[in-house]
Amino acid sequence: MKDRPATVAIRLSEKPELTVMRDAALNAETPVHLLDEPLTPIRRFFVRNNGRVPTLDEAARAAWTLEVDGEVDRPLRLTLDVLKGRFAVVSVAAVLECAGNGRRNFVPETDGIPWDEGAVGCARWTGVRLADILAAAGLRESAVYTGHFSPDLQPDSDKPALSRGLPIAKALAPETLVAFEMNGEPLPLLHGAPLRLVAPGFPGSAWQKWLNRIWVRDREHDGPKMTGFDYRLPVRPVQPGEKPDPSEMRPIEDMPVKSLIYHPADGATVHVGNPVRIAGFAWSGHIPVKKVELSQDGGVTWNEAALAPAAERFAWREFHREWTPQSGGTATLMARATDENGRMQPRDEVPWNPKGYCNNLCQRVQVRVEDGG
Ligand SMILES: Nc1nc2c(c(=O)[nH]1)N[C@H]1C(S)=C(S)[C@@H](COP(=O)(O)O)O[C@H]1N2
Ligand SMILES: [Mo]
Repeated sequence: MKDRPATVAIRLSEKPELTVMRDAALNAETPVHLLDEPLTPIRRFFVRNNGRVPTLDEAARAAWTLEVDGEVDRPLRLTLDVLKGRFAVVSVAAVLECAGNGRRNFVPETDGIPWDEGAVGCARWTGVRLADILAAAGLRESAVYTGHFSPDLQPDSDKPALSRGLPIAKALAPETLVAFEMNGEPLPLLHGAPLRLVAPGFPGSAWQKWLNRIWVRDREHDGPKMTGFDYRLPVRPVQPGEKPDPSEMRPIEDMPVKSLIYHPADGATVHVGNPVRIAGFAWSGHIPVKKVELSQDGGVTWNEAALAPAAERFAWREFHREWTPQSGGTATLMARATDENGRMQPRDEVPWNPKGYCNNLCQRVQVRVEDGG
């Protein structure tokens, strides 16, 4: 069945504060100033779909099974009860960010949803380790990649919307889960109930929702949205607007270091002489965040912000610094995170790529500074 606009509206009434994107599928992002908690509440968490959200009633969810086949000695078909009973249940707090987050900052503009900065959130995910499932199935030497499958179909055809996979090392990493809870609640349908993949550090596209089959493969997976230019970056710098040969594209396997300022909000008014707490979150893929700096003058001068300890490796870390505006006018606030390898968010320009992925340009927050307070 096709999603009519009314269905979309009903589904998003669960998330009234989100900004809905114009797209054939249901896509909505969080206004950045609402990303003000260490764990993003479900009602504020962005939603990204390449196709139609499947209709799954209680019975369909209860009858759900996860199949594991391909390069394994013992193919499996696991019910939810068996999955939850047979493997250790663990939880991971981790950032989920769409690879296209920030896309609207690319010049020239690229294909794809022009996300602002809010296709990101941090949640606590509970489930079982993919490594444990694969061990039960008995991985063969030939296993090099996983392929993940779900029932969701493209907006205007009956072809699968997306089938992505993971290199076997990431599939076996302790942080990679098959999850059934989000922030301590049963995983909501919009976020992939009853089962979704959690692949911290990888782009959101690798976090397959409505997971019902894992095909262990002897080569890189080639399902819908795995090949060509989808969720891939060029291996060499390309000119803005240039379309490289597809053979020069590689899957995104690590998200760049990034930060957001949630307070003050863009467009807010502050007052000369009154201290303002500038606050936000910083995160990265597999290379930890080292520091965050703040600027109140559009990136001319920078000061280090206080950065909360890394409670969990893949969770975002809150930062803050007090600023007392000295003169009236407009101020441009910026945050700039740096990772342990010294890679820093760019102030002016992010290397362009054909589909507008991994834009970690420093966010700009404009505030009005008024005299007196
Ligand atoms: N089955 C399925 N899983 C999917 C997608 C999809 O279209 N279908 N979109 C992916 C993309 S591109 C992103 S960014 C995340 C978004 O997860 P969320 O909707 O829970 O925020 O789901 C991923 N998993
Ligand atoms: Mo995404």
